[in-house]
Amino acid sequence: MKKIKLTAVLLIFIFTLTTGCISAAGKDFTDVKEGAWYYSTVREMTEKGILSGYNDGSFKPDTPITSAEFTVILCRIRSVQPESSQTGHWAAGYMQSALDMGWYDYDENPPTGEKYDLPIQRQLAVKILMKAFANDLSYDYNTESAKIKDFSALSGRYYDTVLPAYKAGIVGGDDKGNFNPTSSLTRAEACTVIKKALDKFGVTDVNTEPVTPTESYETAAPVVSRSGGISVNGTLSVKGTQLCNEKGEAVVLKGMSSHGIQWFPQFVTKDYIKAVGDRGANVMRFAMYTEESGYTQNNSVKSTLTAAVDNAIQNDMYAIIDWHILSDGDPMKHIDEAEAFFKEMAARYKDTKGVIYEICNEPNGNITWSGNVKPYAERIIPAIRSIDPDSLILVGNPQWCQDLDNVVADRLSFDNIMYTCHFYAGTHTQWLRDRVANAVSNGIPVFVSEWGTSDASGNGGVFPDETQKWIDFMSSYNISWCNWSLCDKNETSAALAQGSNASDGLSDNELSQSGKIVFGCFK
Ligand code: IDC
Repeated sequence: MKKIKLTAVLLIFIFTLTTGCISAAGKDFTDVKEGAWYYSTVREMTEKGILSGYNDGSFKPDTPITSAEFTVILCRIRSVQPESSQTGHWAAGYMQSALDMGWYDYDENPPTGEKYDLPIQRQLAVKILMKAFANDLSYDYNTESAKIKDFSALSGRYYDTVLPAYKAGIVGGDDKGNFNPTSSLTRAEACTVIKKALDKFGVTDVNTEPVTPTESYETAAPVVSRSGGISVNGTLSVKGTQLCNEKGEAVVLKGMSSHGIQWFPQFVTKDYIKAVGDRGANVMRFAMYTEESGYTQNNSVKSTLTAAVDNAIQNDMYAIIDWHILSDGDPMKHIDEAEAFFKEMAARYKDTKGVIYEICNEPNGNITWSGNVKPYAERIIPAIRSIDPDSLILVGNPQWCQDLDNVVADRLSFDNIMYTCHFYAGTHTQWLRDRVANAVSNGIPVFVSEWGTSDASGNGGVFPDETQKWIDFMSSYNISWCNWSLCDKNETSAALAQGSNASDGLSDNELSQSGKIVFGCFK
């Protein structure tokens, strides 16, 4: 080990001598540019051998670091030996040691490993960091808690590590003073907090093997191939009003929307998504409610969402991440959470083909397109695009996505966006088709990201004749769509019959009356 190090140092020395190129001692990454706030820290941490970049020469500074990566880095810095009895996951031995030392509790990172490759939450990362480094965990509750604007979001079990970290100056907050305890930690941020801890606690002699990044979710790629799927159509873009595939050919997506994933996670499993794909669909939309026990009230629904998105991608189906505002009719109400959420999703999925961002389900209430929704979009779209530049983004509009006339009059100036129209066959009829036709003839690309065979309550009907008119209309305009919803709730818009089981596909008798109509239209 020592020998190898010495040889490496000698080689670098000789290289520096022969080329006169000082930067050979530091690591150059294709995506870590001078001027970036993390430039010198990332170089220092990688030079010290604490973590390394990707094989393609990138570092991916905005990608979340996983639980296993972060924990193993600290184990190695602290010369913690992996427990040899553990097998399976590459990090299992280290994770067991970290658990035994009390760096985290069983439920925070169960030894069964299901959380190892997920982005680590900031509050847990800081806990592990403090347990690994700090001897003195004293703090004054009032002084430190006052520094954290979103203190109420911090779980009480992290007070005794996060508050001392604030006291030590190891963590600050974002530009608004928020700690964002349950958000992920990017690789650049991980470098920064680790460097601060090393400096603060006077650790200079770091003798470690670098942690190589896991590619697990970044390479989330189709494992099956289906016609109309991601493997065939690739990255989508919008030409004129038409959705197109990577070759520039017109493409139409058809599939299902989930119901609220906080209530019906059992229908966004691999089996259900595969069964829908096997019936001819090529897209799934995942409705992550922001209220009604959804994301702003319970962040953990995010992991249901990312698991669902990964299931769709692996099934070669496009995945729509739907920020499902509904009872909160003004998208501005949760714009800060939306921005942080979409940045995290963009970082997670920027290298994955097939993820579509729907930034606000259905604006409604006493709001306007130009006064509320458009300014919201003008903040969220650039936030996503700064990380995932070629993404397709769907934008809602007032009156539950029927306000297309105002969109026509005052459109957004971004490429690769589509405007959503939502209809329920028992409520919205020819007048709304006329609006869509008018919008399209004015150059507005339309995506029907949600529609139902019922009335607008999700119940009543079904209305097969009016549904058929809409199906014909969308098909004549090449409009893509998702139907509400893939669940077995006792309401007519639900596509599944009670007692369905998707492990061997979905047969017609596992579908509701609505489901039979909709599944018959995928191909
Ligand atoms: C409905 C569900 C229903 C739920 C209700 C409130 O079908 O079970 O109780 O939301 O959460 C929409 C919304 C969509 C609605 C659907 C039917 O996007 O969330 O789902 N609908 O009312 N817009 C128009 C209709």
